[in-house]
Amino acid sequence: MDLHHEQLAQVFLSGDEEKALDYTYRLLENYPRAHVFEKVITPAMYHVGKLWENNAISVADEHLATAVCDFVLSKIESDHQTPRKKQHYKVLLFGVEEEQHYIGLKMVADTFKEHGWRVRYLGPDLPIEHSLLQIKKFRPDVIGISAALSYRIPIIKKSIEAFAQLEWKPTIMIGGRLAYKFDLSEFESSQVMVIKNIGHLTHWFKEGREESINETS
Ligand code: B12
Repeated sequence: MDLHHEQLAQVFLSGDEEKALDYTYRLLENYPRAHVFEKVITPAMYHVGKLWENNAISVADEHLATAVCDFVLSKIESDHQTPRKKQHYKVLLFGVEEEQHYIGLKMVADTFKEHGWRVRYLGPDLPIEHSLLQIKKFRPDVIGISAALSYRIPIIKKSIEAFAQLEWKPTIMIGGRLAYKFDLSEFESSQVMVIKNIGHLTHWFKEGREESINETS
């Protein structure tokens, strides 16, 4: 899969949505969705980030690549019929206040749907007090928060403290580039999980740990 991500990054940067979709659908014929998310699309966007950091592409190029990637993820999601019958667990997902990176969250939303969960996806940059209004209405079994940058650690800490007060004790999942790059194990507890990537998340589904949720919530 090594070359695929660089090729896909180039297709994203070309701005050709149809080509990007064809490319991704051809991969999906041979590999599971989670694998394509983690091993091709994520590294493709990381590659775009490297090119940007090295001034090999402009900010506008990077925005274009992100828009095409976003289009592909939305299309994959809308083309895929998720079985509706099983949806007994609920997850609510969002990016912490000021966090603009949301491509990873969209993949996570799709992965939960594929596993039969009801998903409420609130997008990026959501202050705690606003997220709490939705959380109290929706009463998710899992609250998943995403952050990319190291200076989000204080807001992650505050979020955990706020969500740990909820009386039904939802599982709190911390993910995003921050969780992948840094050691956040100090936050882990019986209620809080740090998830490094989609592979880690699918492993959690496979282990059947979702079944243990209601024991605490
Ligand atoms: C696209 C992009 C942007 C876009 C984001 C648009 C969007 N819609 O998301 C824009 C232009 C807004 C942006 C802005 C900035 N960015 Co930016 N951005 C990127 C880029 C190129 C790609 C991000 C991405 O889509 N990655 C792909 C996704 C799929 O990866 P992911 O988020 O890690 O998600 C995976 C896992 O972490 C996991 N996951 C994610 N969330 C969650 C949540 C849960 C619950 C779970 C379980 C799992 C999970 O699932 C995914 C599946 O694999 C990255 C490069 C990179 N290495 O990521 C830089 C990058 C992250 N950005 C960077 C920077 C510096 C910035 C800015 C500060 C730039 C600036 N000066 O303004 C701002 C900050 C904005 C803000 N306030 O948040 C740097 C960070 C460097 C650092 N040292 O921290 C990077 C690494 C680029 C670089 N190489 O320099 N950025």
